[in-house]
Amino acid sequence: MDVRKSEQIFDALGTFRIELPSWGFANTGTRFGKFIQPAAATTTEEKFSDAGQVHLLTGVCPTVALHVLWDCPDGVHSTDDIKKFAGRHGVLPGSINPNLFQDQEYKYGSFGNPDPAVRQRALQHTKDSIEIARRLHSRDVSMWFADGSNYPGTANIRQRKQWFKEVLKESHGELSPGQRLLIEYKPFEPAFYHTDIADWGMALLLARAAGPQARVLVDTGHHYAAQNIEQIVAWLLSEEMLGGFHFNDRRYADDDLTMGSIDPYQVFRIFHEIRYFEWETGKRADIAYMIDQSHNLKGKIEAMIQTVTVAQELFSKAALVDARELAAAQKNCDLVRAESLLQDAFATDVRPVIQEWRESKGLPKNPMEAFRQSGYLERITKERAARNSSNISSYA
Ligand SMILES: [Mn+2]
Repeated sequence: MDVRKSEQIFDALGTFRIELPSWGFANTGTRFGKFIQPAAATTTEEKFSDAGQVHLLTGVCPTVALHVLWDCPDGVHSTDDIKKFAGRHGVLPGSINPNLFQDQEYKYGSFGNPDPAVRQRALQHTKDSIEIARRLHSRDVSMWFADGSNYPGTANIRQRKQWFKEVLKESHGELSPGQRLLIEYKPFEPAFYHTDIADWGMALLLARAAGPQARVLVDTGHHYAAQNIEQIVAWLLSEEMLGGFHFNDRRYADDDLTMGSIDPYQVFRIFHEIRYFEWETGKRADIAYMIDQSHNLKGKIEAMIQTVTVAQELFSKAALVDARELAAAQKNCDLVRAESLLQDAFATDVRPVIQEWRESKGLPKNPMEAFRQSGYLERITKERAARNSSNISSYA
C-alpha cells in the first residue's frame, strides 16, 4: 500500500472511538432462553473490568454505556461506586440508558401510556437518568422506548404522539448545556402492530420538538430488511440531526449479531456517507459510535474484541475512498468510475496497516490473540462460574 493511503488510515484510526455496552458482558439471550456463560459478568464492576480489558487491548474503547436499571441499582446514589469502578478498570462511564420498558407499570407504555401517573413516573426516571449522567460527566442520554400496541384500534396513535412530544420536551428541559438527548427508533418488537417511534422520520420530528440538544440515534438493527440505512444517515447528516449509532448486524430483524458479520459493505457505506459529508462540508460530524449487541453463543469479551477490530477495518476502508474523485465522477455521471471508487476501497486489505498503527500506539498487533494469551478469561471463569451457574436460563 502506498504511503498516502497508509497515512489516511492512520489519520482515520486516530479519530475513531467506539463505546462498549455494559450489557454485552452479562448473560443475555433470546426470547426462548439464555445459554449461561461461566465467565459472564454478574456485577456492574465485572462489566467495567471486562470492558477495561477490551480497551486495554484495542485502545479505542475508552467508555462503557450504562443501563440505569441494571448498572445503577441505587439510582443516583450508585454514581460514587461507578466512579470507583471506572478508576479501577480504566474505562469511563459513557452514554446513560434509562429503562422505560421493564417495570410492570410500563405494560401499556411509558411516555405514551394513557395513565398520567405512569407518564410521570417515566419522566421522573428520565430526569434521574439525566442526573446520573451529569454526576458521571456523561454527555449522552439514550432514549429507547418499547411503547406501542399489538392490535389495531387499541391505542390512540395521535394522542400518544402528543404525549411523547410533551414528555420529551420536559425531559430535554433537565439537560445541562453540554448534554444531549438521543432518540432511538425501531419499527417493531416488542410491539407488533404499531410502535410509537417506528422510524427515523418520527424520531427526527420528536427530536426537533424536544429541543436543540436532541438528536436521532440510529440502531442499525432497527430497520426493515431492505431499507437503505446509509441514505437515512445521509439525510440525518444533512439535517445536522444525527447523534449516534448503535452498531450491530442482523439477517432478519433486530438480531443483535456482531457488527459487519452479515453485511460488512453496509457498514462501510454508512462510514463512507459520514466521511463524504465531512469532506464536502468541512465540518466534523459529532457522532457517538456505540455497540449494541448481545452474544448468546460467542464468548462475550472475544465477541467485543472482534467487533472493535471489524469496526476499525471498515472505518479504515471508508477512509480510502477518494472524495475528490468521487465528487467529480458523480458530477460527470461517470457511474462505473464512481461505483468503483467505493468498491476498490472496500476491497483493500487494510489489516497490515491497522497492525502497524496498533504497534505505533504500543498496543498488541493482534488484540484477540493477546486476549487469549492473557489468562484473563481463565481467571474470571474460575471466579464467576459458581455465581453464573445459579443464573436463571429458562424463558418461562
Ligand atoms: Mn439500540
